[in-house]
Amino acid sequence: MRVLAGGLCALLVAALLIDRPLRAATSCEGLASLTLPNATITAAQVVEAGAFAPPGPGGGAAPAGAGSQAFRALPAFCRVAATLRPSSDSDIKIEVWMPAANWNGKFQAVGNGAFNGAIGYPALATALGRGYAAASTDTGHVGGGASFALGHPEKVVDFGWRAVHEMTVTSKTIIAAHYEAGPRLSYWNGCSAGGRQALKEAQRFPADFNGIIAGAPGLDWTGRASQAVHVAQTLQKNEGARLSPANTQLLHGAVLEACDALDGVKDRVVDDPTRCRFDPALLQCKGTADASCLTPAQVTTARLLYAPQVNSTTKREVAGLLPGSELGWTDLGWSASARATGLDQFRFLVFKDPRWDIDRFNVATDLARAEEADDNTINALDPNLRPFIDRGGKLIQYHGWSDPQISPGNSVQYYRRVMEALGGAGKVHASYRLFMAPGMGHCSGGDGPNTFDMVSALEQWVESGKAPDEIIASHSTNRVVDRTRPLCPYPQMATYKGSGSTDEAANFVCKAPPASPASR
Ligand SMILES: [Ca+2]
Repeated sequence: MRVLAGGLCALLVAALLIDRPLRAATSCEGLASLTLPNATITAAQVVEAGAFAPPGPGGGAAPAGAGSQAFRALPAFCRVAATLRPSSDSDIKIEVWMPAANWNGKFQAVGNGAFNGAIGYPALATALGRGYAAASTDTGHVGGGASFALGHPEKVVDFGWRAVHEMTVTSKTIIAAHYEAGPRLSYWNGCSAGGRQALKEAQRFPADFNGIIAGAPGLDWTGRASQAVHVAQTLQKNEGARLSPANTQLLHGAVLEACDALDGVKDRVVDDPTRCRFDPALLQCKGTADASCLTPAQVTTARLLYAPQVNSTTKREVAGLLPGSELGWTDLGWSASARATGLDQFRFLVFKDPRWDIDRFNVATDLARAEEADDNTINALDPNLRPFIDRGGKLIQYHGWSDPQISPGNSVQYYRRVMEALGGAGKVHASYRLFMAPGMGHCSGGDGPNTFDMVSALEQWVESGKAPDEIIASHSTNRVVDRTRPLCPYPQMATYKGSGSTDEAANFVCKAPPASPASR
């Protein structure tokens, strides 16, 4: 009897081990009746090639034009929509798109922006176009603000990290049901809030992804909210201290004058703004104020925008914006999106008072208070990437040095904290690299080379073991490439070899910079 039981056990184990290849593929429509834990499939249908139209704000089809070219180029795919309820208050929408033919056997999850609240259709289309099965989530609420958080702590958890993790787990199950096996490799690709989601996954769910791209991560979500609100508060009550577009152009010109050539190439791009010692007081009017100078109040404003703040409790520095970012400043300081996200953070998540307004902000106490209230739910500050690295995970982080929305200082500080936590670059470089993009804005744009293919770089790293020693970036004007340049693993910098065009990447080499002065 015991022998028989043992034999049955062995059979059972064998059956479990070979479960995947034996699983029959479920047709796209058949996925509608798939039973999942805490999840309901709400739609499953084949979309014919070029037939996808994203839903508009009212639920009907979106007006033609919005990314329609990319959608028209899509191959046929199986479109699955599901609602996930990991808590009784959860209402997380996800979509999983699976190519009808030529699936590359891999999964790519795509990230969101700001407070999210919408499926990222263009990013889904890009991933599907590369042969991936792809997924996106609305992160558990509808719309771009944070009013959803009032009285809904579980929805805050969904937004902070749970929606993305649950989406990932459920998507893999759906993919495995549709094809004959689950994805052989899984990737994350996101920028801005999507970069924050990327790091959160690496920190909290090291088994979810083999490779992760974290672009311009809003990892210090509460610190950035504090900075944007602090500057807006100052400028809201003092119109004379605001900077016009002419003022920011003046500042940007002066920054280039002072620092463009420090990197050896005068190209209207400051390659390492942390080495740029620029004091806006240089521009202060000597006599009568006119367009060629700044008033003392405006000088103070510029200094405030560059200035880091320190969290009074943790003593951790919260980055200001860096020299080079001036053209992205607004009359109330940081970008409108940074300001709106910051206001919502304090209104709905810190003070839980819809009437709270920017004039009530107190930088001395509220910066620390915001971080404490978040309790590492949205913030992605944990430097312990050890479990992700130990599983063989690869992480590419990138950030534009001229980002006016999420300071590039966030990325540099996080990179340094990871090095300190894990024992230096030697322990980390085989798994985690940071690429700073000179002159690039928030996730794209700017005077520096700002177009590059991080997905290919990460695929090569994960699938062929070829670590990215440089990633070629290009800059275009009117859709014509006018400059290429390597992006280098931080702290290396693209260094001119001394001959040939400075607009050609081949004439640059990634090299450690000379000893740095004290960092900003
Ligand atoms: Ca330069």
